[in-house]
Amino acid sequence: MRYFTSVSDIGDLSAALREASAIKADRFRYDSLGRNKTLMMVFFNSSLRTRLSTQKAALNLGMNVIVLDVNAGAWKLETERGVIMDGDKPEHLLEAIPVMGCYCDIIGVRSFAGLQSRDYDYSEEVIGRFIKYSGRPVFSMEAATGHPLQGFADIITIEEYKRSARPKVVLTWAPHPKALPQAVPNSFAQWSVAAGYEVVVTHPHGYELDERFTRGAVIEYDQDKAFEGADFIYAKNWSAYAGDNYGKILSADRSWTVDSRKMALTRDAFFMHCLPVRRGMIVTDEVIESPRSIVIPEAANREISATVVLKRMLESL
Ligand code: AN0
Ligand code: CP
Repeated sequence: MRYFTSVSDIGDLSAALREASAIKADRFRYDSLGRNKTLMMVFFNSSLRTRLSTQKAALNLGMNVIVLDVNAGAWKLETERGVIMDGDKPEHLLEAIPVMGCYCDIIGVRSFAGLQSRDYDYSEEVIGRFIKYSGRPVFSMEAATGHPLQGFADIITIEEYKRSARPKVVLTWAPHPKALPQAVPNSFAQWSVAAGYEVVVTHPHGYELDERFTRGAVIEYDQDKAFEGADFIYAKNWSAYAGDNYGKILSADRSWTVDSRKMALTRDAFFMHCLPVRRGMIVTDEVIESPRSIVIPEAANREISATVVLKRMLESL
């Protein structure tokens, strides 16, 4: 595997899930595969889980790791072409990327949507340039429109906890004080449909996601109705995708916060969230602390999804 930016890069999902469970049973099995190979992780945005779990995955495989926080100590990078660089950015991404490629074998990139222009964000310009100019295999650590390492970990988690062959999985919008990208819900919808689950997406009017990611899921505007009979509740905030409202917060309606009353409508569903999560906005303390909350095992599986992806990339070098 040379690139990992979407569910389509993983190929046969059942095979990937089998590989994930074998790796989870023996995560150091390939500890010499990455000998003398270097992973470079490039962060344009903050991270806790992705930073730690991907680094741990690389160590499982015997790799060396370099982490670059672009906004902490590196030169500020210009990303646009055709500009006169007389401002505060001393270096252009088009030199920085091939230079980074000189020092490593595989590159992971975190670059969130700017939420200013839908066309720009959905063109995946930044990770696309890493693919084009680094000369290295590249994987997403959450790019503008997707978070595939999270989507993969979420499916691994659902496979571990599901009580029926085809569980009902509900992705619910919940309120948040800051505008957030659609990357996580896009990937969750796409990976859970690909896994063959019954997928329902619920959100207030105006929060419709790009159909390319939700195709195969049912959209239900009544959150209570969506929760009925659910086996998994996956909460997440996102900003508007549609039209002129792109990147905007259209609702702060706290009646969408996931609480015990709503969880009682489900089939004793498990609660999931990619984290970081704001309590009192997305979910109540009671629900996230309940025995049905699987947010920690879900985060733990980030190490597993990253180990599978890095292993496959090392095998393709
Ligand atoms: C980010 C997001 O919503 O995309 C990262 C989640 C993994 N969340 C925040 O910025 C709070
Ligand atoms: N879930 C996730 O990607 O978390 P971080 O933003 O902390 O990496």
